[in-house]
Amino acid sequence: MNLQKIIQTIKEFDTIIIHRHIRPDPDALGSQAGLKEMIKHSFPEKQVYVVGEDDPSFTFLVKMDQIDDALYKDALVIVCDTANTARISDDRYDLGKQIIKIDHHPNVDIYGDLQWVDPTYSSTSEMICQLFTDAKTVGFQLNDAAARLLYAGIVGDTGRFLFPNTTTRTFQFASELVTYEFDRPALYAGIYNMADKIARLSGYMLQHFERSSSGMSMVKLTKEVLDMYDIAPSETGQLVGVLGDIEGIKAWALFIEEADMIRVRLRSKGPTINGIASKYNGGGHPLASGATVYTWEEADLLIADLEKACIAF
Ligand SMILES: [Mn+2]
Repeated sequence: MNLQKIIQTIKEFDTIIIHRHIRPDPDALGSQAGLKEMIKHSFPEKQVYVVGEDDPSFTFLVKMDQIDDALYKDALVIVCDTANTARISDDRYDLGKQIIKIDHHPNVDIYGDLQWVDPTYSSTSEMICQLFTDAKTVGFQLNDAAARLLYAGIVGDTGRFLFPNTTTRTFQFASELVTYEFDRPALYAGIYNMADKIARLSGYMLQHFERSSSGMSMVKLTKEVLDMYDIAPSETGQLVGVLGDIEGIKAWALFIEEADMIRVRLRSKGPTINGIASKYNGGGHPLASGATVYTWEEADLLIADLEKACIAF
């Protein structure tokens, strides 16, 4: 494992630019900005930046820095929570002197000069907590801002400590993080409160989902449905878990029709689904993945594969 080497490298550089994946979730942002806050707090003389597109639903958590290309010249680039280079937000990531990859997705695309990739962690934010623990003796310190961001990331990727990726280690780090001062109810509200129209669309999903006797379930949000609720495809991120509490469902797919493709969000309570995701232009974790199909016929092929996985499980 490269963790000690990574800690040393962070100490050596004066300029550090931290990236994460496109269409960020709380873990991408929490690990990215939590690491920034921790480094800034521990080593105030260092210049540390976070880059990538701002997502309006998460600007309450953190806002990105706007930086000049020239800053990359002598910089260390750290990429958090991003399995492959195609998904890195802000393609200037390769302008730096060195690249470090820190991620908990299966290591398919091995990029960077140093990698620390470990799918046994619930989240990349949990990995940053581990990094902090291992780096305490060489001057790393946490503060309230960093703790809030890392906690948000862990909460996001574990579904509020619900998913099986939640371990004793996750709870240990979470209990350490809540010793810092931040507003937990406000954080939960920011992540989970939904607009009326999103709540109503979740009602549509509960009325119209289909399921098979194998435990496979799916629901299609066509353009017509999205228009009916006045919802853009990008606003559906909160809805993937809606089918998760229905008795007997083992794995489910949420199809969201966009202008030129159909986005697929896949979740499972047992059957491995990232193989199916990679067959359909995607990837991810064994129990949480994403894919893309281009026609409803192709969507039906994916549904058939998901059905097979549920039968085999
Ligand atoms: Mn993650």
